[in-house]
Amino acid sequence: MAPFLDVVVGLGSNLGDRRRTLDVALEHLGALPETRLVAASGWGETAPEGHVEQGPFLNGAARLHTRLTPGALLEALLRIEATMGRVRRERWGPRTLDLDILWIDGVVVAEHELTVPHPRLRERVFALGPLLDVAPDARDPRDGGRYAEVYAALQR
Ligand code: A4P
Ligand code: MG
Repeated sequence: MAPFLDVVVGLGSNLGDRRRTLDVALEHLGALPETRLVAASGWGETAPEGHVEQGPFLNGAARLHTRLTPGALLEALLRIEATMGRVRRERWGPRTLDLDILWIDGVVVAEHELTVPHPRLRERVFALGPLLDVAPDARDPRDGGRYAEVYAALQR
């Protein structure tokens, strides 16, 4: 059997019934083939980051053990986003649901359609906080640095 990947997916929503959207998205994640949901953070309200004027987000994270490949997992996340009515308009703009692969234990992906760890993870409190809730010992696969330290440095 293929080895499983230990993955953290970031969830975000700032349009519509955000709490319900994230609850249903979490159910979809738990129902993916060859996948087990092993932990979920709570949902927390965060101020929007980026250049676009938009409403506050609800953000969280889910930890999955999966035998899907990173590419197959990304496709599955995009399908869940589509199912839940995400309208893609403007980069960084408001969205019903955004699902990002934040981190995979010991894995680096640098492809056109997928970058892991997520390229902006180290700068974002709204992503690092939930990641650490579900994977407190997570390390950057490139240099072994602990995300808990990156997070503490951002808080200073
Ligand atoms: N893609 C590449 N790497 C990944 C990855 N690790 N996980 C590609 C997921 N997707 C990845 O994504 C565009 C393409 O990125 C995907 O098709 C996939 O092939 P998208 O979700 O359509 O685009 P986007 O989300 O509009 O842009 P981007 O760059 O992903 O935006 P971010 O960085 O996700 O930022 N403020 C708060 N408080 N909370 C938020 O959640 N989110 C954003 C979006 C901005 N500000 C925010 C929040
Ligand atoms: Mg995204």
